[in-house]
Formats: sequence, C-alpha cells, structure tokens
Amino acid sequence: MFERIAEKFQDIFKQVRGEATLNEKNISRTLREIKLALLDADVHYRVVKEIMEEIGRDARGEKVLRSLKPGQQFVKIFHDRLVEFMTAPDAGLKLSSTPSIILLAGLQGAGKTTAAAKLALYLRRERHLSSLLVAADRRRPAAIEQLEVLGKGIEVETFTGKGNSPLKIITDAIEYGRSRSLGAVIVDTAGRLHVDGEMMAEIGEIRKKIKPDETLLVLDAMTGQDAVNVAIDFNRQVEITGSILTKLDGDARGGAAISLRSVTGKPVKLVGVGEKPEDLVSFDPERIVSRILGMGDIVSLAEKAQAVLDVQDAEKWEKKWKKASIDLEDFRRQLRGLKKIGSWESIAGMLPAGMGGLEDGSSRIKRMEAILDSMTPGERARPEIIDGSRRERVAKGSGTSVPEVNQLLKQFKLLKKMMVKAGGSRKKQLSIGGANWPL
Ligand SMILES: Nc1nc2c(ncn2[C@@H]2O[C@H](COP(=O)(O)OP(=O)(O)O)[C@@H](O)[C@H]2O)c(=O)[nH]1
Ligand SMILES: [Mg+2]
Repeated sequence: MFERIAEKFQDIFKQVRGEATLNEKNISRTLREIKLALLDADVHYRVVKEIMEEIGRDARGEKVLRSLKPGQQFVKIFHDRLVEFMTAPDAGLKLSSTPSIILLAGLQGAGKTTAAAKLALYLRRERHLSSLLVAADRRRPAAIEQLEVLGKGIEVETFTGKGNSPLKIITDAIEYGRSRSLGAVIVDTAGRLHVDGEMMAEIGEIRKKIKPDETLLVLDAMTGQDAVNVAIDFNRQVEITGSILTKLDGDARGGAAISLRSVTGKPVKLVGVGEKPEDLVSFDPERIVSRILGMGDIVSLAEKAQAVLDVQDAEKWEKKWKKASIDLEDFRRQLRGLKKIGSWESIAGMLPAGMGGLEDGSSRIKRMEAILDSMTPGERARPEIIDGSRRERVAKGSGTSVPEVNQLLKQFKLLKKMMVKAGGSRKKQLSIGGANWPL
C-alpha cells in the first residue's frame, strides 16, 4: 500500500536530510516537492493547502533551523504534523444501545457487504459483542445471498426478512435483535454506481427512522479523489458519524486516508486491508503515516529487531540487562546485531529519541563502530577510565572527533540507565549512580 507516494517521500527526505543547513532556497524546493507528491497522491487540494501552510511555518521555525540536523528535524516535524492532522479524538465506535445499530452506506462495490461481515467479526473480537447482519440491500437479489454466505462463514446470523421495503426489514431486524439480546445490528444497504438523489433520500429516511448509533460511510481507498468527493456529498446530505476505508491493501495512493477527516470533519474509524472477514482493523494514523512516508512499519521492525537479539545470545544479554552490567564490548555486539536487521535508515525510527531519531544512520553506525574499535579491550570493559586524553586518542584513531566520542559514551550511559530502570534493584541503581563517570 502507498508504494508510489512512499517512494517519492523517500527521495525528498533523502535530499533534505543531507542538507547541512536549511535556507530559503532548499526549504522552498522541498515544500514544492512535498506539495506535488501530496497532489499526485490524490490528497484533496484544500487539505494540501492546509498542510502546506502548517509545514511551511514549521520548516522556517526556530525548532528546525536551530537544530543540529535541520533536515532531519524537518522530516520529523512533517511526520508528526501529518499524524496530528489525521488523528481524531472520536475515532472509536460509539456503541451504547442494546442492540447498537450500525448503518452502512456507500456506492456499489465500495465494500459494504464485505464490511458488514468484517464488522461482525471485529465486534466479536474487540468488543465481545454478538451481531445480527441485516440484508437491507433489496435492489439486487444476489446481495442477500452474499451476506448470508459471509455470515455463515463467521457463524453470524443474517436477517433476511421478507418483502422489498428496507425500512420494514430493518425495523423487524432490530426487534428481533432486541428479543435475542444481541449486542449489535449491522445493516447492509443498497449502493448505486454514482451518488444520486434517490440513494441519499433512502439512506436519509432510514437514518431518521431507526436512529443508528453509527452511520458509517464505506469508501474504496483505491478511488482516491472520487472517494473524497463521495464523502463530501454524503456528509452534506446524510449525517454520517464516520467512515470505513476499504482496499488499503491494494495500490491506494493515500489521498483518501489523508484527506477524509479534514474534509468531512468525521473520523475514519476502520480500514479494510483485504477481502477476508478478518481483514478489518482500527484506523491508526501513526501506522498509516509511517507507510506513506516510507518509514516502514515501525512496530513490526521493533519486533524483528527483538527477534534478532533473541537468537543472538539472549540469555547472556538478559542476565547482563538485569544486572545492568553491560560494557562497551556488549554495546559493540548490539550495534553489529542492528546492522544485520536491515538498513539503518529503516530501523532508526524505533530507537529512543537521541539514539537514532531519523538520522542518516548507516554512516553514523559505521563511525560508532570505528570509535569502539579504536578503544582497547580494557577501555571497552571499563568505560569510566576513558578520560580526556584517551578520548583524544580514540577520536584520532577512528578518524572521528572528540565530541563524537563523547556522544557515544553519553548514549551508552543512557542505555545503561535505561537498563537499570527496567530491571535493576535499588541497590544496583545506587552503585551505578556512584560509578565515577568522567562525563
Ligand atoms: N482487496 C480488498 N478487497 C475488498 C476489500 N473490501 C471489499 N473488497 C472486495 O470488493 C468487492 C466489492 O465488495 P462488496 O462488499 O460486494 O461491495 P458493496 O457493493 O459495497 O457491497 C468484493 O470483491 C470484495 O471482496 C478490501 O478491504 N480489500
Ligand atoms: Mg453489497
């Protein structure tokens, strides 16, 4: 998902991260490129305008210009802003009635019927609610059977009802759901190929009569700009409470995911990431932005890193971790382990701030290794003996500088502190605190 926009952002960021200083010229160039990438990804023009205003202000702000690595700081701020932009405080499903009623609306082919079944499974998994599926799409006879088949697959009952009045079928279904003390009634409705008045009127009337807890608009993320326009129309004519964005597993460009909340004022609540009933997850802006910006899935990378460390010498490491007794030799081994995981670029995001950030790491990790290699085994075992003159020697030997050596020692000390916090006893904390660090 989002491969195309991710590739563009990777290129833009590579360039801006490489800049030693930011000035009006390279800031303008970067902003222009970001703008084009967003437009190309089908982000709504109003949203692009809004984002660009904020980012422009930030990029020229003190926090960026004054930082040690302005390019990286800029990327980080852009990332954070985008997440903030897509985050809504009310993104969770609000289900407070018994049964709670969820009305699904949207164009034909958007994924409503599939989403109904997915939602039933999601509610069982996440909220421990049992659901009733309601076949209120009476325009196509096949739609009823499709819902029934999906329901059977996940062992959820489908209410088919009789006749052709969606409203009558839905009210009967709610009655039925109530008598069975079900948690949720999920209503699948008829779509159309395009937005039209008849469909809007139909949904509007149903909504007014049954007063659903949630009216969710199902949108196909692959249709990009169209999905956004459909959302604007729907939101204007039928009051929706949020949307479900489907087909994010396809080659969606990202535009709908970025724009929807801002353009409709309603949160994206769930996303479909496949055709199967289990392929529905909560909308997680942090995850989506990481994908859009090509930073990989940080959570899964962290898990991957853990796995590599595990096969390395897990037991030994754990013992040392508990005792907070690692030395620079262990630190060196860990660095090498990190290198095995993959490109530093992609793992930098998972390190605590200051230890990786969004830095251009592969050259940095090499320099860190060079520094460690230039120390004597004795120094690596007892870093506290590395005083001023030793630091100078190490810096020279590794082709780096004293500040870089200092920084590495500082990071190591920080890591050790974290270990003490995580696993050490009070007594050990005192002994570490008492060690005479010449920093
Ligand atoms: N890849 C993928 N396909 C989906 C997703 N959601 C729905 N589909 C497919 O989209 C097509 C239309 O879905 P359907 O639920 O019948 O749409 P409806 O007309 O709105 O009810 C079907 O072939 C679904 O399998 C999704 O999240 N990912
Ligand atoms: Mg359908």
